[in-house]
Amino acid sequence: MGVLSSLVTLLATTTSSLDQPVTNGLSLLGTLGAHSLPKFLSDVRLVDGSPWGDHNCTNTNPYKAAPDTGVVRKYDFTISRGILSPDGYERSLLLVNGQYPAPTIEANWGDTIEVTVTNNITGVAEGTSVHWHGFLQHQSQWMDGTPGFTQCPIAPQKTFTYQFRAELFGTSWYHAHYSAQYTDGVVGAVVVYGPTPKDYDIDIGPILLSDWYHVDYYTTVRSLTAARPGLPPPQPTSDNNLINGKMNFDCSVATNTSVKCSSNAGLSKFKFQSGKTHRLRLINTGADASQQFSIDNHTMTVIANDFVPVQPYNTTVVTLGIGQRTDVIVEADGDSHEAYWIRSNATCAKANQPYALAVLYYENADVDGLPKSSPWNSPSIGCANDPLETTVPMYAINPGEPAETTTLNMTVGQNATGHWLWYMNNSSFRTDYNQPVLLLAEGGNTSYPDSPEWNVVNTGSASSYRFIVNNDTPTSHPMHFHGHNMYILAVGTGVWDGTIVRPDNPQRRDVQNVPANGYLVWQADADNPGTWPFHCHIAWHASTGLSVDILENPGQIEHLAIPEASYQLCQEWQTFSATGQVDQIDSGLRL
Ligand SMILES: *[C@@H]1O[C@H](CO)[C@@H](O)[C@H](O)[C@H]1NC(C)=O
Ligand SMILES: *[C@@H]1O[C@H](CO)[C@@H](O)[C@H](O)[C@H]1NC(C)=O
Ligand SMILES: *[C@@H]1O[C@H](CO)[C@@H](O)[C@H](O)[C@H]1NC(C)=O
Ligand SMILES: *[C@@H]1O[C@H](CO)[C@@H](O)[C@H](O)[C@H]1NC(C)=O
Ligand SMILES: *[C@@H]1O[C@H](CO)[C@@H](O)[C@H](O)[C@H]1NC(C)=O
Ligand SMILES: *[C@@H]1O[C@H](CO)[C@@H](O)[C@H](O)[C@H]1NC(C)=O
Ligand SMILES: *[C@@H]1O[C@H](CO)[C@@H](O)[C@H](O)[C@H]1NC(C)=O
Ligand SMILES: *[C@@H]1O[C@H](CO)[C@@H](O)[C@H](O)[C@H]1NC(C)=O
Ligand SMILES: *[C@@H]1O[C@H](CO)[C@@H](O)[C@H](O)[C@H]1NC(C)=O
Ligand SMILES: *[C@@H]1O[C@H](CO)[C@@H](O)[C@H](O)[C@H]1NC(C)=O
Ligand SMILES: *[C@@H]1O[C@H](CO)[C@@H](O)[C@H](O)[C@H]1NC(C)=O
Ligand SMILES: [Cu+2]
Repeated sequence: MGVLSSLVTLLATTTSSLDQPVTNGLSLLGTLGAHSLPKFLSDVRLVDGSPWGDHNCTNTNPYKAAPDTGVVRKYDFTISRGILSPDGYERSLLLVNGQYPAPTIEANWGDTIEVTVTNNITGVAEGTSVHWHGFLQHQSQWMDGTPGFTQCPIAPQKTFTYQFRAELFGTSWYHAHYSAQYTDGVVGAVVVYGPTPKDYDIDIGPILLSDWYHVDYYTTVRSLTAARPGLPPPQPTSDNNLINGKMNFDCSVATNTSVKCSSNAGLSKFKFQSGKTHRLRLINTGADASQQFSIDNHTMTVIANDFVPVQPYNTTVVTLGIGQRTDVIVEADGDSHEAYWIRSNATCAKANQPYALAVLYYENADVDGLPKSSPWNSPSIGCANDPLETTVPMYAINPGEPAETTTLNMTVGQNATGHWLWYMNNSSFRTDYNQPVLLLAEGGNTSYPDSPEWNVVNTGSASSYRFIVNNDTPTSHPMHFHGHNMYILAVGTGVWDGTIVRPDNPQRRDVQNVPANGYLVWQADADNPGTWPFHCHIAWHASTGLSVDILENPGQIEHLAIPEASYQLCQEWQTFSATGQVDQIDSGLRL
């Protein structure tokens, strides 16, 4: 469907849209009723006017000296099946507390976040687990939410309480990490209030960007993992692109005409106040596509990439690979009676309708009207993140030479039975839900001769490690590392020539795009003994093997105080899996 026809659909139907409970359940995101966020949660004792005292972006190394407020922020999540029509096309989703997008978690820098997760997935019962993207999990390595790595899945009708500290601040998200479950709706924002590289007046809050499918994840992954002898690789195609869980859909192009469908679901709406500066927290929560985000007639000032505050720079387009976040400040310098289009274009993936729209209303604009604004005339910038030269962390760290350097080659191919798989160093990842590597390592076992497909890379007692990742595939990949921020030393096409961008203060982040037929060179400090996935955040690629398990400092894992609850989870999972209901259709890893 072309942009024009989708715009016509919008124009024809804007006055009446579906009710919020029909599109998004109990979530208020994307409505004018969504409240703006505070500068911090003020229900605590302040020191020097803030909950985190005099710590700021330039005087504190957050990896070593994050504040500890002692405050615990508690949340209760129940994951259940539900039926919604986010874009007007009805489908079954997995919902957290009846909401899509899932509830936003808020905390101050240095607080502890505690989330009790109950698995209420019924009908076809499934395991689950929740990953807190970008959180370091120092001293809570078993709380990362990755089945087969740090825990057994939470069995149906069972509960697990996650507890971890907000050592970093800014914008992130959480999502199910069991198979491709998150693409069915288990995605929510996390806002950690902290210092900012540049002041602003109003915090608009999280803006989740996501390609969207009209079929459930299980159906997609089933076809993805089927044998296709002699056939090209399967490429799932998204049906729409959503902003905070909303977009319209042209029902006349629906492939299944017996599904309930309305072409007037309604768009996300945001408010600007003339003359004020607004903070937007952009997050790509999608399955396959990169996002190119822009606001007609407005320039954006980038202040953070992932959980890393950067020296502010201006742009008209923000590119986000899956899992990436970018915080921007936007000055409301438009006309107070106008409305403007917010756009997010899904790129680098197959899409039937890649153009997401939302509406930005100034204070005197008619909130029933639609904008007439035109997009920036921006050149296509492919799938690449902003140049490393542009992204300068506020807190400078020189990583120095690594204690250890390893090459890792990414390839794609068909095995002897015609299954298309992604490989890391010639081995396609597959986990064992029943044997989390962290728990084996706590018991002193770090050798798995019968399980090469666990792709464990043991960095031993090295104090730091560097990976030269060669992407020998014709596709770019958003590569995510758990438990750390990566120092991003070099990115490009072809083969690395040994040059490092700004060795005294390289860009740091937790997801970085590696170009097609290119390289990504990254380094990490081995300050976090544990088992950490380094994987592609494209759900379909992780499902079919694009991951390794970096086993860091196993000697120290033996001394971690992993609580009894983690072992209890495995007993419950053992009991459930013994009933034969577990249908592991893929690598098991999913973000
Ligand atoms: C951070 O705090 C230090 C004092 O500890 C001060 O010198 C510096 O200007 C502050 N930086 C910012 C960006 O506020
Ligand atoms: C559990 O899921 C079922 C079916 O979706 C739903 O009816 C029930 O309300 C859910 N329970 C809770 C506590 O959310
Ligand atoms: C079309 O949707 C209906 C109603 O949800 C469903 O019963 C049917 O199986 C679907 N058909 C196909 C081909 O997916
Ligand atoms: C938006 O920018 C375009 C191109 O610069 C300009 O022609 C137009 O007047 C602007 N619109 C508003 C409402 O500011
Ligand atoms: C960045 O954009 C802001 C707001 O539009 C503007 O005030 C500022 O001058 C720009 N900075 C640069 C370096 O262009
Ligand atoms: C997004 O797509 C629209 C519609 O095709 C196009 O006009 C616009 O330039 C695109 N924006 C970016 C940033 O590529
Ligand atoms: C890994 O990739 C690099 C760059 O493409 C290539 O030179 C090298 O031979 C590959 N190594 C293996 C073992 O395939
Ligand atoms: C190919 O990969 C699939 C999926 O992992 C697996 O089930 C199948 O056994 C593999 N075939 C061979 C010959 O190894
Ligand atoms: C990947 O293969 C290369 C070449 O054989 C080897 O040097 C490297 O150590 C391997 N990497 C890992 C993580 O095993
Ligand atoms: C990759 O694995 C296949 C099958 O196990 C083997 O034949 C091939 O030699 C391996 N290639 C490399 C570069 O290790
Ligand atoms: C370690 O665990 C693996 C996987 O369960 C098992 O195959 C192996 O025998 C264990 N090794 C020891 C020494 O227990
Ligand atoms: Cu990928």
